[in-house]
Amino acid sequence: MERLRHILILGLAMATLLSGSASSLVSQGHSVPADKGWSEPWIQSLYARGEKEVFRGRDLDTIGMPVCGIGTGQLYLCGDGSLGCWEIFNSHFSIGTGAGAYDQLRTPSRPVDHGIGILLKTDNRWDLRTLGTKDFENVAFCGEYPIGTVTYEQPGYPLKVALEAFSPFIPLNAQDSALPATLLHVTIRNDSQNLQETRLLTWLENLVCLHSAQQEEGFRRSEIRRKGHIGTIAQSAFSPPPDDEPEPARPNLLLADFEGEDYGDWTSTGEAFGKGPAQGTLPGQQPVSGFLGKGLINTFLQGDEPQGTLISPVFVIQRKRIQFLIGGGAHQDQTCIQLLVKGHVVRTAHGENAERLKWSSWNVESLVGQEAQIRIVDHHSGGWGHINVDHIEQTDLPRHGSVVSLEHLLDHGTLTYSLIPCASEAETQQILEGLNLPHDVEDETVFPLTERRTSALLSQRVLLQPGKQQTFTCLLTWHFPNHVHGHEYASRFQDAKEVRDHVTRNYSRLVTDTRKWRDLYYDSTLPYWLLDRIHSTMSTLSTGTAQWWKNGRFWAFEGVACCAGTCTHVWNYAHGHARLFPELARSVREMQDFDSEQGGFHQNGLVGFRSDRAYAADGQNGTILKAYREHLVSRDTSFLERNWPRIKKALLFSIQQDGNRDGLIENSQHNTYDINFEGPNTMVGSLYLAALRAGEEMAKVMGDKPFARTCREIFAAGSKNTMERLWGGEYFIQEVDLEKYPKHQVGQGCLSDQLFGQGWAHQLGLGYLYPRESVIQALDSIWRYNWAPDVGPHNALHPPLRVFAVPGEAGLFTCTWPKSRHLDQGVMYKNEVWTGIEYQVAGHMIWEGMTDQGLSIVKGVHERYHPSVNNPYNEIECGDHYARGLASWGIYLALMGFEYDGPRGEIGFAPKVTPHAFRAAFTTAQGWGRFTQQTVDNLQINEMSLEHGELWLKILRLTSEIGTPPEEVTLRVGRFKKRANWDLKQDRLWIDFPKGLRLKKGQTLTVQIRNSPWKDRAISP
Ligand SMILES: [Ca+2]
Ligand SMILES: [Ca+2]
Ligand SMILES: [Ca+2]
Repeated sequence: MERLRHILILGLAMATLLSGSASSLVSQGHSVPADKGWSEPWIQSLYARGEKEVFRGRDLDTIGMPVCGIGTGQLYLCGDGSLGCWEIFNSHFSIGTGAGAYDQLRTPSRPVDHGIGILLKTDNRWDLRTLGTKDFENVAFCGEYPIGTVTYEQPGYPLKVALEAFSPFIPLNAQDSALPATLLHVTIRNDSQNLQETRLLTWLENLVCLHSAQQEEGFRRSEIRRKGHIGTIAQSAFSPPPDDEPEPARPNLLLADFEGEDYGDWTSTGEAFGKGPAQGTLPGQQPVSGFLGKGLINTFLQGDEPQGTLISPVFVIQRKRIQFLIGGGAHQDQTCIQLLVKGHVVRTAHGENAERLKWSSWNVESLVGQEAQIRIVDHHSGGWGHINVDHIEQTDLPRHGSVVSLEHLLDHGTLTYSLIPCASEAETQQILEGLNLPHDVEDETVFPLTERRTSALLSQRVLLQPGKQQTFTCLLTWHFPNHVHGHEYASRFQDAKEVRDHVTRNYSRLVTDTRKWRDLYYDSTLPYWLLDRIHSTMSTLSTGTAQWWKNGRFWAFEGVACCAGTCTHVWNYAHGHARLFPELARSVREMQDFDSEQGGFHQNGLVGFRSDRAYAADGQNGTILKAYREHLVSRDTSFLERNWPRIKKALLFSIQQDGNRDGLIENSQHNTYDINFEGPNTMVGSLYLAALRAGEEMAKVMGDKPFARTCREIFAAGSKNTMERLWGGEYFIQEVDLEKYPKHQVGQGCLSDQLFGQGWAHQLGLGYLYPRESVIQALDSIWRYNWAPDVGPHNALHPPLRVFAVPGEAGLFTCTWPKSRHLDQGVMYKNEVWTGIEYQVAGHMIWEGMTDQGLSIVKGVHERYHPSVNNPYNEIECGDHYARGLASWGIYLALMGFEYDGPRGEIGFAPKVTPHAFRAAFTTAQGWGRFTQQTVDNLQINEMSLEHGELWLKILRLTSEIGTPPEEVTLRVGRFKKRANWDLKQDRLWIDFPKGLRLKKGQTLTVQIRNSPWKDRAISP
């Protein structure tokens, strides 16, 4: 498929010629063109169903699609079909602030010896090909989250192979979508004219204690068990038996303390190490501490840019351990210290993105007597591209490590890997020997932790007739329970074998339901690219960003291992998890926001934004909206009843910030840009007004009429006062004294998030907060002033703090000042582009019918996350897999015009694109299914088919695309007509089931609407 970036740039070039005069109205220092250079092909590409994107060649390098369960760690299906990242051991790698992460082509790490090979019998010999780009010329990746498929072909090779990988993902079934398990299905097809004899071989090294193996003492055990046609490798590790008579510790042998003027007999290459050891912190560096004496290795020489190595003279290993102080970057193999024996790296360690040096050590008992060298490496120039090292010595008694038994380590646990159908041990042994492969195939292998050993499973032999195929199943399960808060999965399973048993017992259901959701979601009239983009961010739940604790609480960082505490203001943007797995979102409300023991709720109604005591104005108001959303996506009112007193208190806290109840919050407002707004503005203000409306609705449900009235009155005042004081003519501005508050303000600027609360209000059916025409005009200004088809020119004038879009790419700036001087000290992150804000704004535009603009913004994101640039499944902000991106689901709701109130049994649809032929999946509190709308001449047919669970229905709202009023509306479920009343309210067709309708899995409700003169009437069966 042609990359649309080119179409856009061509269109833009033409438009620039035509639109010279428009830009003269805006201030100097604003370089976003009002005319976006739309071309016909560009607009068409936004709506065309298109083809499913399939990636090949270099595009495969960046792809890493999460394929583990929600909150179970992070494991990627890479573009070539290998498994990468392997962060299932309760520790994750943080990229820090995100600076330098976006614009570097990153490839997922593959730290583990794992693979799948195809055996083909030719000339009475077995020929082995490994699934990957080395043995297959034509490799193609197709990701339909949650399922990834990789195909392999090789000219002249008679077999075609397809690998399908996923972890069960079933909306409304959080537990089965949070299994520490990955399923791999390998289908081998005989594409030749001859009979082919084939087998599958797969191998996996023992991963238990993957990270601590170099420091700790103990043993690993790999067992192979065969039960029926299932073969399983079971991996574990255990501490050595206690030493009866420990040998006395010998004195330490110092290898280097870096106290000299130069490096003495150590040899350096490159620039990073300079002429000699550093004396502490270097210019421009955060304080370095923890080293001994005055000198240390510190490669932040002229910053992170320089690279180099420093290598020690040869020495003989004479103690059980080598210990050292280490700090600096966490780049595996790039900012590290290594132990070399005969030129090979046998041990390695890197920093943890912290300047402070900490003790670490390697267990080298098995290497005593060997000649070795230490090598310190700086092969990284981006963020944290340096290493700090000091005081390297040999020792018998380390200052660190072996203080706890293995069984308590973060990466201790169990893991199983199964193959179905599996061959016997004897057969496996014989064939592996013939292939000269060293893998363990015995029923039990025990070896020291410091060794790496790999076990293999061989499939039964398969004879494939021409055109026939066979599927093999590989199943990976794990159980690493030592997370500080425990894992939800560990409350259900004792070890990896129990996870495996659960998966195998429920195999058909787990696979069928996952595929059913995938098929339903993708069987839509919406464009493939858009479906891909919207659903890709759901994978964030299955990364190091998200955790599901043993006590049932869903908890999250903002990005992987970055910014803790399910931050209220970042998660303000996230919708996908709450619509697909509402129980997870409800747990955040009940166990965090409204919990004063373990969460952030305080008696004055303050909801600490990271479960703490800190106030964030946007997060506080968003908490009310989330509470209302969680109520709407419930089956009944019990959630609201349980939490109402605290929801009300939290809203009263906001009303207290307002003070005079004029509907404007004027005081200091900390917010998601990590700054404080001083004075009224509509970013916080629209969230506040939406929260008041939500409060009014919840109060009505709870029968609290006085409070409902209070909310309504403050809301009405706020709406009016906003228009009087904050309407700038084209968009909403901030009232602020810039003399008094020169830093971090919006002032006359155009903030992309200025209508954040209005987008929320549409999602919750709360209506308009401000006059509709002003809302649309403000959105149009955001489009005109903040969305650049090429961020280059504006960023050339105003460089971003961190880069999330590069010149040539489209993006929506956080804030611009088209009508006044650019506030260089204004809103932090103003010149940056965040996908979560882009989705928030795009979703809102689509609600308002601005679909060309909304879809263009989303398409801009999609192009930035094309695999030729970045991993499509990893939207970066402050950290990988940043949670704000879960805002994408708001776009999906807007495209359907989806309205839902579970406890009331109300559901509504108003498709915003192709309303004459529309089809999409929808989810509710208890069921999910397909909605379709089709018109032919004067007939409109709507269908709701339930594919999972059930749906309680009292009111159904539709739009009539064949003109109103309709003459006749008929309803049926299957063959049976249903009785209902219908009415036309505000151009919407309301269908009321007086007794309610319970739609069950497999049932379809069909609505036929015929056009003619309108009369209010009951439908006769
Ligand atoms: Ca020193
Ligand atoms: Ca460097
Ligand atoms: Ca006020």
